[in-house]
Amino acid sequence: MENREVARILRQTAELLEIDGAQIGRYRSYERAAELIDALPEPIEELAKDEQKLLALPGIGERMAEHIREILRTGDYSLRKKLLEKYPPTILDLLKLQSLGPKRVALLWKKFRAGTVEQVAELARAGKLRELPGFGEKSEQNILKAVETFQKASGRFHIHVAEAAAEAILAHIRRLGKQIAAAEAAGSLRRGKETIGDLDILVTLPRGKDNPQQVQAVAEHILKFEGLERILARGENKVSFQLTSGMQVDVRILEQKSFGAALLYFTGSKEHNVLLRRRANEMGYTLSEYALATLKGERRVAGATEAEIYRKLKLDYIEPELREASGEIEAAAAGRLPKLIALEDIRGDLQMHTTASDGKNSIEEMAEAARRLGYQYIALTDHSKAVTVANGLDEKRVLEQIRKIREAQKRFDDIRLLAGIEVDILKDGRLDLDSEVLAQLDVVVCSVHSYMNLDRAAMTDRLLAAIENPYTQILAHPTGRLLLRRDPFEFDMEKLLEAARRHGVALECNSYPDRLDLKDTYLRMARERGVKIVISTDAHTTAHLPFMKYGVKMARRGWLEKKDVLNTLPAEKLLAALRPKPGAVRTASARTSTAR
Ligand code: DGT
Ligand code: CA
Ligand code: CA
Ligand code: ZN
Repeated sequence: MENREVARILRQTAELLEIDGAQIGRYRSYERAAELIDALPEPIEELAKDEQKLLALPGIGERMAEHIREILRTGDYSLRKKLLEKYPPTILDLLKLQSLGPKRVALLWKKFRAGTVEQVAELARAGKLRELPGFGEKSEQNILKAVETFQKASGRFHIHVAEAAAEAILAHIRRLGKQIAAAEAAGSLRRGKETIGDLDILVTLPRGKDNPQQVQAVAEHILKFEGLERILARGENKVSFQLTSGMQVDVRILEQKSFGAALLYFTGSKEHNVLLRRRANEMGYTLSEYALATLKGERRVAGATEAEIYRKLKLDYIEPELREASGEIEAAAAGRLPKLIALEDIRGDLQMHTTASDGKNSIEEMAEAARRLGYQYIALTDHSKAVTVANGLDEKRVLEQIRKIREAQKRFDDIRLLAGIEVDILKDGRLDLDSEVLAQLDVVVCSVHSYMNLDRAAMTDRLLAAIENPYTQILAHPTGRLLLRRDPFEFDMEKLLEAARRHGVALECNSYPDRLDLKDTYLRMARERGVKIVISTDAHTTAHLPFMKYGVKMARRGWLEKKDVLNTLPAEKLLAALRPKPGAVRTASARTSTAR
């Protein structure tokens, strides 16, 4: 068990005891033990094996030592559990509200049985809190402000927002130059998860400079970051703070020789770490954020790089995106990890919008931006008429748009412009445009933008009908989710995958940070069932074209290789790999387009 986890349990016990009205000496002893363990340089688990060493820690007496051993033994603490039966666990959230200490939380519980942030906010809004001793109108306002901050901070963030924040912080830290050895983002951001809870940043100090004064000096500099709102915690080798956006940041400052072990630890996932540590133990090692060491004698065997730690554990290197405890360790042990797709493998982008519908840039501007990214082709896929809010194209305007794309092509000789459409799937599964018009397009992308809350059976039928339409080549953002805003539609994914495979319809991995749809686990299912994938951006301006990297991350999390993704192919091969148009011979469909 990790030090921080033991400390967390002790700290919560202290908080609950204080709410419960325990003597100050009693809860303080838990608080102090938590602080001590949090700042401990060695694993408490190791230390606790020796009774004398545990008792030698300042402020740890017989009884606290017994509590700590109980936590290590059982993974929880009986007193904490007992207190959490008496109070709802959400009462701990109340303590995170600034201006609300345990005494006041206890009072709120006693008077109003208020145990959630929402309940307290309601009482404050209703002006009920001012009747309590020590509360006034002013404190009601403060509480409401604190609730707002809490709700912001307890939220998660889209990946591009988190990435931008991390880059700004890293740039600030790297201004320390040679005072540090490295600064890297770890945590869920490094694993490429679709939303990010908080940022985890690892800083290492060069050999010879890894003393406590230097750690403090580096921490001082970090805390001068301009986006910082307030400091949340400060320990011996860590600082946590909140940004003005509400995002929380955890920074660890460690020795260079621990870089690999620490990066591995703070990248997670937690579940991956648990499996790795178990494997280490079985091989006679112990793995911590400081090093991989022998169980007996605690001799370091690795720690400076992740690669050497995996090597010592007889595993192939596992990319961060795969570290989710979903079979990657077994695959690494057997030498069967996929060779993951990389951003450089992508040769074109198959969904984007122009000023013809709701995009912000012209065909030419999109083409120019795409060729600067090194793409060999793009498909221009404006909306169809059903999406009136997006000024979708009817049949006549589609034909006009095709002409414009062919015209624009004449001005570009190093990028192929494919005439495409994002045609709407109507409520009954029919497509929003006549077949004769669909037949003239190079790429037909289909998607749902309306009636999103059909029941599961109806939505499944609707999507299957769209896939069965012979003109459908790509199903875009198949589940319709909007991250942090809208849940995916309900439908039978197994049936959809089976139909897509049978009809040769590719599923899209939409790179737009609000969507990232399909998600990782569905991408992996698709791959296993032989369904082809395309990764597209759904760009509505040239500035969105670089979102491709997020879609690629999602694909990597879905274990996809280059060969699983159609837009890694050169243009001719891509067109030949898409579902052939009705009546067209396969090779002919590859030649339908003009240009070169
Ligand atoms: P997030 O922030 O919710 O998007 O997800 P993560 O994965 O970044 O989680 P976070 O920030 O709580 O922790 C960062 C990494 O630190 C996590 O991926 C693994 C490691 N870690 C955190 N807490 C624990 C723990 O209690 N035990 C172990 N073994 N590792 C932990
Ligand atoms: Ca995190
Ligand atoms: Ca964290
Ligand atoms: Zn659009």
